[in-house]
Amino acid sequence: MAEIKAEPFAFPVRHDQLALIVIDMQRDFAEPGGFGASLGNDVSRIGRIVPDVKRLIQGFRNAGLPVIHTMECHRADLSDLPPSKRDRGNPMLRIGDDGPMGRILIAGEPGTAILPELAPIDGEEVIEKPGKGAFYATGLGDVLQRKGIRQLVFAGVTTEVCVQTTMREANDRGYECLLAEEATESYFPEFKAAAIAMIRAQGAIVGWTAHVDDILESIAHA
Ligand code: C5J
Repeated sequence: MAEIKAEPFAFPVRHDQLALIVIDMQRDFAEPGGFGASLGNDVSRIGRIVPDVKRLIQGFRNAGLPVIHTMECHRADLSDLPPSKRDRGNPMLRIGDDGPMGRILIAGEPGTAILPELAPIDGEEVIEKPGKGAFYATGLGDVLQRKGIRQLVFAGVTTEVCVQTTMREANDRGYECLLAEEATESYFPEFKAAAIAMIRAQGAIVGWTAHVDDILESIAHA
């Protein structure tokens, strides 16, 4: 069995069942004036992982392996936005409000788009999700089943919120999950470190973590 060098031990990879899932690499999380900034975050950290996410995406495309993108967003009429999510805390702008990049976190608005450098290409699945986890209220499970995917490499933001939530959802559904360390980021470096540690603790209780170079090296031989 082929393996990817990983922590806490080698990831037993089956290339014919492997996909990359890129979580929420949207302008709303990475640029001033978006959702992430409205919560008081310094969003500059997010842009720094774009080159590593890009080469991971390119590696999967070159190997002919599926790339799936997710976007956290809501319908224009807010019918899929629970009041508990909209009303939480004291942000400068709430979901659905008009911001400098259009309505915050609303499907189809400029700020909700995936960063242009990482834009999906024809044939790649894009999952719009109203929650933090990508399985909740979406067709992701059906997409993975149809494609015969049982192993997921994770990239995207933020490590401890949507990435970790989706990894936990996937792990409970029987998928083997591998997080690409340089291709994920948080607004809080200590939360990224803690999420990585808790994911791979206790014998990979949620999943594995690996370096982008080691993942690329493995799929180059897929
Ligand atoms: C957050 C996400 N952090 N994509 N969303 O609200 O992690």
